[in-house]
Amino acid sequence: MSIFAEQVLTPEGWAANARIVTEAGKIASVTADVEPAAGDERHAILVPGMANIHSHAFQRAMAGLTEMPGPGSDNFWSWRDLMYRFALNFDPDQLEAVASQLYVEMLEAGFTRVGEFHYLHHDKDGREYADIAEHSVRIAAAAGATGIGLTLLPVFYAHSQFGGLPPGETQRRFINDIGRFSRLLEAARDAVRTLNQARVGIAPHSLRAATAGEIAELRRLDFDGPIHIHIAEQVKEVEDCIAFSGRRPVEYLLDTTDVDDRWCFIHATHMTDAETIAMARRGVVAGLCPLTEANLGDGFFPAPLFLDHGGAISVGSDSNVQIGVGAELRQLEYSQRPLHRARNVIARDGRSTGRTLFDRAAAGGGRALMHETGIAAGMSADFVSLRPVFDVGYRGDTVLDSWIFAEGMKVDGVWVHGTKVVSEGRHRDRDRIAARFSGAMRALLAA
Ligand code: NGQ
Ligand code: ZN
Repeated sequence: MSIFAEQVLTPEGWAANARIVTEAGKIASVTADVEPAAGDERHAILVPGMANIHSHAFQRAMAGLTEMPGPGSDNFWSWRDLMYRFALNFDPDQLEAVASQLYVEMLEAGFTRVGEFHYLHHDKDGREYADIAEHSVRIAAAAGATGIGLTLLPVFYAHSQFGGLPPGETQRRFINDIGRFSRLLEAARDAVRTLNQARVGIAPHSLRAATAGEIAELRRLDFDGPIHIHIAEQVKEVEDCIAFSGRRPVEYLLDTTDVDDRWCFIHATHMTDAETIAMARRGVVAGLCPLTEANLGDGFFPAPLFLDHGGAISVGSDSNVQIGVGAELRQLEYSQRPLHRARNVIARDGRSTGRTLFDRAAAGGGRALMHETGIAAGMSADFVSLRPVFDVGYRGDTVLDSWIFAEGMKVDGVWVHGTKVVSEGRHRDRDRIAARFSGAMRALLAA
């Protein structure tokens, strides 16, 4: 396949009038300053596919359903109670239907790979399914049907609180000990085997759900994928960690575990300067979920200090309350502006804010999911064409600024491993998947 685009964002910067030739899912060549050839598919703008590093697919089904104030105080923990109750309703078909719709929306937004932080493992009564990885199979099926790249992160979840306290009744679908988890992990690896370029990592859910001893045991399970963990999202979590260990969560994990650049810390919201610098120096990717963090009232990531120490950032849609590449990146910058009472807080290296956000999140996200993207020979053919809303001739970084801050660009085509799955903004199987989703939603809402 060959594509000609007037502007292409390559690792070396913007290339003009470039031809991209792909072969067997990879980019064979990128040649700039050429004429289009006969048979080239023509586009205005081509950028690399974005990684969505953190998703709980099932939570897409409750997007917009938790915005009604309850009788008590509404906060992260009361939202979590609602989410737990919702999680108890799903059957495997419904999970697959919701995940498929979600992945269509991600692709249509310009995300070409998802890190599915998957913890809804067991049947409604907490017993394992006949296939212990039934739900992983369903996630893999959703990825396969939609064509999104999958980094599956089976979650280890064993406790309700620091100190290895027993899990609560409403957490029963998530729970494994190390033995059962290692069987699940093996089966999850089988579940993705037929998918193109899938990866399997591992995810101790949080320092509440997994003890330092268990995290060490998980590291001994044979695997070479990424390691993701929720950390320091809420002030109460920091307080509970200090009460338990005398240390703050990021400090505690960096002290007790040999954390390296295979790790991605999800949220990492509440850190001291010393923790922020230590996390950056250890090469840990920050897995930021800006829209969800705003929706849940988490707090503000210390972005300037982290970036100034060479920290790598990435974005994820987490609770999946809204799906958007531009929307996540914009919210990341907007979380910083009121905090620092400044503009263009994240911009670095003399580049625009949009360019900095996009480049850093694509690179950090690629690392966090162990699948790098970039429009260059040898890379997986994962890219997105953008269509300007108005024909005013925006060039270079203004394209990204316009997309992210002004919705001046629409996602037009999306290719994953060389297959075009979105054309003119529509996923190739949108209607069928949407119909199945609607049916599953009606059943879930009636439950
Ligand atoms: C989750 N979500 O696993 O879905 C969590 C809530 C928890 C976020 N942290 C559960 N945003 O952290 O205990
Ligand atoms: Zn999460």
